[in-house]
Amino acid sequence: MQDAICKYNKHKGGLTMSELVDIHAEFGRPRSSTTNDVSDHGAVDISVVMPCLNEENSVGLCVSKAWEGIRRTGLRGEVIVADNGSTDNSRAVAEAAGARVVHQPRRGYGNAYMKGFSAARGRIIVMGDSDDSYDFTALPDVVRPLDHGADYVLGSRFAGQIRKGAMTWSHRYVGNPVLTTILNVLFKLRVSDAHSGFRAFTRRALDKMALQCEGMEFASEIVVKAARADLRVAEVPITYHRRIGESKLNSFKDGWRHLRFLLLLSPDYLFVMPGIACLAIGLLSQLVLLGLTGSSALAGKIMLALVTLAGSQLLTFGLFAKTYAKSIGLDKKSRVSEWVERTFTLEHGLVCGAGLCMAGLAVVIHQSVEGWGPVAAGGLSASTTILGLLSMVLGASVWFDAFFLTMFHLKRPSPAVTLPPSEFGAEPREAPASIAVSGGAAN
Ligand SMILES: Nc1nc2c(ncn2[C@@H]2O[C@H](COP(=O)(O)OP(=O)(O)O)[C@@H](O)[C@H]2O)c(=O)[nH]1
Ligand SMILES: [Mg+2]
Repeated sequence: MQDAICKYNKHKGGLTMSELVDIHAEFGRPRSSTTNDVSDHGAVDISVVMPCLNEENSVGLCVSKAWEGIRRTGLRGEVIVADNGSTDNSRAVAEAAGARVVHQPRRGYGNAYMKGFSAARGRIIVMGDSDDSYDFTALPDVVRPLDHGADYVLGSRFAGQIRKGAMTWSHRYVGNPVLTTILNVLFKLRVSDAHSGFRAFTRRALDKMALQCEGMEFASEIVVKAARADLRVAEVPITYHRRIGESKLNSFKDGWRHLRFLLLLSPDYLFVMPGIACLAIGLLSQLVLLGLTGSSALAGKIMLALVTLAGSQLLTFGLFAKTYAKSIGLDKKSRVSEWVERTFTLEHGLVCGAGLCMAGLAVVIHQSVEGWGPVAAGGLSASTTILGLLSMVLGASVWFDAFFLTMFHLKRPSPAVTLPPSEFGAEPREAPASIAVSGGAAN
C-alpha cells in the first residue's frame, strides 16, 4: 500500500488513464476488516466524505488512502464521494477504488458536501478534498481528539506544514490569513486555519451545526457554527500537499463569498457599531456647533443631522438583522438581546415614535412663530430647528420600525394538515395556515 502511494505521488500531475487503472488495481479493494458493504445497513463507525468535481487523476488515490486511513484507525468505515457533475471519469475511478459515489446535480463545494453528509452513516464524519492535497492516511491523527472529548477537529495547515507549491503566495500570505483574522475578530475565536478542508466531527456535532451554505463559504460556516453551537473544538496540525489537477477555486469570487458570509452573520459589526458611531458623531458635533453662526455652520449642522439619521437607520437595520438571525437560529440569545426584546415592545415603540414626532413638531412650530430669519443666520435657532426636524423624522421611522420588527415575531404557518375529503367527494384538502403573534415585542 505504502509503495503504491509513493509510486502514485511520484507521478503527481500527469498520469495516463491506463497508469491510473494499474495503480488502482495495485491498491486493490479495501480489506475486509474495514470494508463496509453498501448493502449493510448497520451503522458504520466512520464515514470519509469527499467532494469531487473533475478529479479523475486524484480521486482514486484519495479513496484508496482514505481506506488505508480507516484501516489504521481499526474502525469500520465507508468512503463516500459526492460528485458534483464531473464530466471526466471521476465517478468510475472513485467507484473502482471502493467509494460509494453519490450525485449532487447542484454545483458548489457546500452542496457537494451536504449531499455526501446526508448519505454518510458513520458516527464520525471526516471531510477532505479529492485532489490529494490532504493525506487521508493521517486519518487516525485527525479523529483522535474525538475520542478525548472533542466534538469537532480542524486539521490546521498553518499549524502544520504547507509543502512547496501546495498554496499560492497570495493565498498563503494574504487570502487565508486575512480571512481567518477577520473571522477570529468577528466571532471572537482563535482558529489558525479557517479554510482548511480536512476536518472531522461527530454526527451529533454535524446535526447541531445545521449547515446550509452552498459554495466555498461552507468552510467558514462550519467554523462559525461550531462556535455558535458551543462545540468542543480541537485543532491538529496537518500537512498540505500540492494538489493533483486544476484548482476549482476562484480566488476573488470565493474570497468574497467567505467575507460576505462572515459579514452577514455579524450584524454587530456590520450595522450596530457603525450605527452607534454615526449617532454619536452626529449628535455630539451638533452640540459643539450649537451656537455657531454663518452659512458654513448651517451646512455643517444639516450634514451632521443627516449623519445622525444614517446612524439611527444602521442601528435599526442591526436590530432587524439580529432579530431575524435569532428567529432562524443563526444567532444566540444574549442578555442584551433579551433585554431589548422585553423592553422594546410594539406599543413602547409606537409611544416613543409618537413622542419624538410631537416634540420635534412643537420645536418647529415654535420656530415658525419666532420667524425663519434667525434660522437662516445659522445660530442657536438653526440648531434647535434642525434637531426638531430630526426628531420628527426619527419619530416617524421608530413608529414604522416597531411594526416591522414585530413582524419577525409572527409565527411561521403551521405545516399543512390534510383534512379528509369533503362531503362533496372533493380531493383531500389542506387546513388553512394559521398565523399567530408570539410574545416578545407583540406583548
Ligand atoms: N470549488 C468547487 N469545488 C468543488 C465543487 N464540487 C466539488 N468540489 C471539490 O471540492 C474540493 C475543493 O476544491 P479545490 O479546487 O481543491 O479548492 P481548494 O482546495 O480551495 O484549492 C475539490 O475536491 C473539488 O473537486 C464545486 O462546485 N466547486
Ligand atoms: Mg483542494
